[in-house]
Amino acid sequence: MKMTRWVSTAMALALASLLPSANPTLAATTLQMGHPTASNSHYGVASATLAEELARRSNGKFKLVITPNGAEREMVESAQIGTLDLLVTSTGPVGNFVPEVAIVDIPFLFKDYTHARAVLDGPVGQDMLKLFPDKGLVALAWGENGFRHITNSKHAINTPADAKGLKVRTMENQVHMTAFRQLGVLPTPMAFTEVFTALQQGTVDGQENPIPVITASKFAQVQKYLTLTGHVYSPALILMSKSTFDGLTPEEQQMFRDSAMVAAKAMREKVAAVEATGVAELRAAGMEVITDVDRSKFQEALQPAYAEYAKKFGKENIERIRDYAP
Ligand code: EAX
Repeated sequence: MKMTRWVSTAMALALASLLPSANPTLAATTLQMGHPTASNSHYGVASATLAEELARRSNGKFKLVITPNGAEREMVESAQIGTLDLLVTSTGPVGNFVPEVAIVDIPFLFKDYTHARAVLDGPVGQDMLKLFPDKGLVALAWGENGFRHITNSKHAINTPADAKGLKVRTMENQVHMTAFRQLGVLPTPMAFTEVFTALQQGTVDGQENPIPVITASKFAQVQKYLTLTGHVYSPALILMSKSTFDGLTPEEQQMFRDSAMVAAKAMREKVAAVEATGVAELRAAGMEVITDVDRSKFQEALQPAYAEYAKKFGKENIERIRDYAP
């Protein structure tokens, strides 16, 4: 009896030593990661790159399970309560959690990609990342969604007046909604996961998104007209649940930050690659693309909204970003 117990204990110990969980250095930690679009999109590239970098740097300790096509606001909420470990999201819903960040969603704030990336990688952008831990989140790095353009199923939009009266899906973002109201558009906020069906069923006439989202989401199937308004730059963020982050060693935390930087770079490169080929692809898929857009007309039409933005964020804070030179 005594002997048997000893033998079974010894066997259990021997067996346990063979199992990875018995050795903390070998124990794999599986983390859940979400992103809003298809796996072959820039969000998918960011997520896959993060997974690869973490696996390599941790010798396989950290393993990410990546789930595409998640609703951004819900993913942020899940990360706050710790049921999701990591996510990539546009800033679309982020201002509802960290209000100061919504300043980056102001239309015509950034001149071009170089300007936007410099601001986000510079002191203004980096200071914003420090606001997240108070909200149960750690912002690991700025990623990129891209400059947004309007699509619709009704008619070509050449001037701001052409957009009047259209029902356009917007993100759940007050800054964007203010701008679209100003254009005379009926802004209809909804989660991105609902957009394809809403366009298909005609619940809304149009939507606006960067080229890499329009291609990855196959919107050419349900939208005829694309106007290259480039009305607003849409940043993305690689976020982590603070409770998951706090459970890591300082070395591991640094590993997550470094890996996220590599993922963000890959995301920007994917955006640039799709920007180079996406419009031709959308034309080939049957879209009529309006490239000859007088953006200054759209900017003018949005002027009154700027008073509201100045009140909300401070004129000098807006100018600091608009005039930023590294
Ligand atoms: O982040 O909601 C949106 O339109 C976003 O641009 C999209 O989900 C990618």
